[in-house]
Amino acid sequence: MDQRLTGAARAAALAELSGWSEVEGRDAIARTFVFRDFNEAFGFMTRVALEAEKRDHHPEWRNVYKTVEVVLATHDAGGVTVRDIALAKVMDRIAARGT
Ligand code: H2B
Repeated sequence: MDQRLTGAARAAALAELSGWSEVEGRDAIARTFVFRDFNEAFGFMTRVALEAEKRDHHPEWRNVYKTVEVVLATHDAGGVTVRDIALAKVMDRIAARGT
């Protein structure tokens, strides 16, 4: 199992992301994506879902119309791991490019 990111490795990993923040009171990271409409938001979720299933690593998320609130943590590890950083990057790419 992957280890929770701590210390310098964690700081370096989080520095590779933009738009993500640490969740208060919990070892997790979060980002809110806002799209043009529901169709784009749900398209994003569909693409991410396929990628998440492939990676066997799944987001916690909530959709309201064109907004998707995402929290990433590795439940098995009880915190943020490299798998969350990798999925965050995938989500950023899909949100930006649509693929
Ligand atoms: N997703 C996330 N975010 N954390 C996990 O620990 C996790 C997961 N574990 N997806 C996977 C599924 C595990 O439960 C299955 C059995 O492989």
